[in-house]
Amino acid sequence: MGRPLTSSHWGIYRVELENGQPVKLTPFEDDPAPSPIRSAILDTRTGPCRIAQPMVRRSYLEKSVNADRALRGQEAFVPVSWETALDLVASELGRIRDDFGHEAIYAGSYGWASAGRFHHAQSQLRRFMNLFGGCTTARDSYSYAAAEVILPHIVGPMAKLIETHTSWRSIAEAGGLVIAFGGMALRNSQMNAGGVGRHSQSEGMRAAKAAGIKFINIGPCNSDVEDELNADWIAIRPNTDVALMLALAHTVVSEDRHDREFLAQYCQGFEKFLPYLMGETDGQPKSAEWAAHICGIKATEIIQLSRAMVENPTFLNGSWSLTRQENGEQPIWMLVVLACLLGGIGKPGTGFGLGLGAVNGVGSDRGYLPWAALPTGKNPANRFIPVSRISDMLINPGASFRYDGKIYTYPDIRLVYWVGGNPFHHHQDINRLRRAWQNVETVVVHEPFWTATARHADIVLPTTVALERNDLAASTRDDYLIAMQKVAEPFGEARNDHDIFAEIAFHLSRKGLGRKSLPSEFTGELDEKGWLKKLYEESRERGKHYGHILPEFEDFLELGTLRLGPPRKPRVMLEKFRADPLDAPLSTPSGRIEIFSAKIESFNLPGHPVWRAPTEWLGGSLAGKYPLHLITHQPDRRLHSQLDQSTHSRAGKIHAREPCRLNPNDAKSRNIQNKDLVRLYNKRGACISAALIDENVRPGVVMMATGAWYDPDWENDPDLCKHGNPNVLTRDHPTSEIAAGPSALSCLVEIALLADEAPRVTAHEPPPLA
Ligand SMILES: Nc1nc2c(c(=O)[nH]1)N[C@H]1C(S)=C(S)[C@@H](COP(=O)(O)OP(=O)(O)OC[C@H]3O[C@@H](n4cnc5c(=O)[nH]c(N)nc54)[C@H](O)[C@@H]3O)O[C@H]1N2
Ligand SMILES: Nc1nc2c(c(=O)[nH]1)N[C@H]1C(S)=C(S)[C@@H](COP(=O)(O)OP(=O)(O)OC[C@H]3O[C@@H](n4cnc5c(=O)[nH]c(N)nc54)[C@H](O)[C@@H]3O)O[C@H]1N2
Ligand SMILES: [Mo]
Repeated sequence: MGRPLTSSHWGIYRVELENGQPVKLTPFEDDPAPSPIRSAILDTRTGPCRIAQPMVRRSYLEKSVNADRALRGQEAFVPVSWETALDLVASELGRIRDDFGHEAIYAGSYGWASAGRFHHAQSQLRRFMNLFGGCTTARDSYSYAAAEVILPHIVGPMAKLIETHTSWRSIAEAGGLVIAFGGMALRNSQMNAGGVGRHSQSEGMRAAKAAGIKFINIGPCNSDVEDELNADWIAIRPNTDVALMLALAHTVVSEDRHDREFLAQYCQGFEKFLPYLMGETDGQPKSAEWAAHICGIKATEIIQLSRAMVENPTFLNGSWSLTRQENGEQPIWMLVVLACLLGGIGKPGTGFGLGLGAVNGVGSDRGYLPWAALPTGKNPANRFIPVSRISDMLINPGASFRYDGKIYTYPDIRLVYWVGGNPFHHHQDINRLRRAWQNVETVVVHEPFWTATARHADIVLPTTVALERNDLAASTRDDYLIAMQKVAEPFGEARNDHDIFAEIAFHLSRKGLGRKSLPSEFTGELDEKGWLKKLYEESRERGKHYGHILPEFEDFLELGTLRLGPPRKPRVMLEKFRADPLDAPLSTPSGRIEIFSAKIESFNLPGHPVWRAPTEWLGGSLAGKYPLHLITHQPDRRLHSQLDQSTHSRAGKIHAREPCRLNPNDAKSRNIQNKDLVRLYNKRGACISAALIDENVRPGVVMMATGAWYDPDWENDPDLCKHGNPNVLTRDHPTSEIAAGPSALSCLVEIALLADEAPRVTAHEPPPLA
């Protein structure tokens, strides 16, 4: 057995110990491209941002639910004993349930939490809430809700498509041209939900390049594709990809180069889409000239691209970012339709892709792996919202909303319970969220760190970090299974989420607010090791069906790591359907790819993909006032907001602010020099940032990473974030009534040199303790 192992969403590491203390993490020996975010893990394990003790907001401790809710986020906290805190949480859960019902508890609790199958925070919360009697939960993701909801109507469930995603090996062997809508930024491939044994994305891309594959990056930023790939850049206006795809389709059809056989055999409804494409239904042919004005691309360039697409085996990759915009369902639908016209779906190296580069696993040959997860049971309350509708729900209890063809109502939420996520970083229009949050009587948060969400809670329960617990790490798209080892004692009085919920179950049952058996039902009468063994044994059993023979549990612990053998052949999405559409039909109503969907039409919406201009974009009227399109992309130096307090993340700041990047022309016309402090603003709010002048950014676009810890200027202007969290600017609007997903990337802003003296950044200072 080697040195102990730990795992994170960005990599596996060996831990070096000195006098029983972890002193250094070294990259996993099999990883050819380890992520430098490694250093943040040890750097932040101790320090002022760690929460050492249970905490209660000062006025909440005094006045309970009568405390001034507007003080959340700025008030001092009082350290209390675990006994006091757990008793308080149990009493509140019981009271809210008795007075308002289980649906009044919102525990959608979105977030990435940490790697590790057992100590996965959301799973622990779900298991607890379901046994307690249920709660309102959330559906779909912030990552690609629009795709998750539209794809089952068109081709099949997104998760299933990603399980069999066409791999780089297949593209290298049989492809020719990769067209990347939204690029394939390598910074994002540092991650895999659950862990990464080998960072292989770059290898895959370079092997394809070496095999002669050509790359085209269609997006607002030229550096979204690795330099080595030598990609051509088509600097499209943000949010106009559907218009470009329609024009490409129009040109292919006009030149009679579409694959009629594929359309007839594998697709449904091309004839219903064609009149729209050719302009027979609305008088507007979706020609290259038409799209040129919308997309800011030359018509000749569009025509050339369409010819390159039919003359080469072409792979069309859609970045997940395409979904996070108003009408974000449409680019995904149109991507599939364009691939149908080319006829390559289900063949090696061609067809469409959903997120090569978005995380490490997409594009590998490793298919789905059967690792067991903590059993969570069913939610008896059976109430949900589409995940990003949280502010709407809190502001409009009882109001109706549309989702996937049905009408639902928002429950009346009285208590919010969050573990393993940071809505005060991740949600759009944070200023709106901050106000909506005041409609809730009690907020409970489990966190290792003083994030903005922890600071906006009434009761904060401090949790351990991965280095402080034993676990089993495995990602469904990675070759490795890792025995994560506890290498440090919990910081202060921090506890594991599992132990906290077990204690709350105990308090509930002791107070007569829950069944006698609730604690033992929750723990399953197993300790940490018992659970790890159970999850391992279940994985071992499932693995057999996939041909993986795993050793005994104790032997696995001794080994510390297992690597599954290499997959046999390159993966090709929808290969079986292609081989025999009758024998292996899709799960869509027609069993075929739905270019026209009667189901979507039954929602009173167009039954085929359409171009709809978003409310905020460079071609719209609001661009007169706010002339820059803000793209809030994933951060290079961290996972979302995680460990933003680390030296590694802070090294990316300029004057302690999260930088933004803009084109030299846009900087010049505003008299902005490189590294100047600037103010980004629109009608929803403002944040301070430092400008980086970058010719790789399309004119009219500003790029800013998400995840800087939200730091409102309470004294002067609470709608201003001093540190540079861009979600004070983004729009909190559903993609459409299909998925009601987040549309963060449809947002206009203006930038100006900062006129006043910059307020001090306080994001990484803990709140005052009373
Ligand atoms: N404007 C804009 N906003 C976006 C996006 C965008 O593109 N633009 N992207 C969106 C996307 S795709 C996503 S996925 C979301 C991500 O949003 P989140 O997943 O909410 O972001 P994280 O920063 O990963 O939050 C995880 C939190 O869990 C805590 N944590 C870690 N381990 C544990 C644990 O063991 N127990 C407990 N209790 N807590 C733990 C961490 O400290 C951290 O605060 O952001 C979304 N927001
Ligand atoms: N290092 C790091 N990696 C991560 C994460 C992280 O926090 N840190 N988060 C992970 C998560 S949860 C997710 S969901 C994935 C997200 O993966 P993606 O959604 O692919 O990532 P983003 O960085 O948001 O966006 C990628 C690029 O899309 C382009 N883009 C934006 N809008 C448009 C548009 O309208 N049209 C076109 N053509 N292009 C556009 C931008 O140039 C942007 O750089 O990343 C994952 N990987
Ligand atoms: Mo995501």
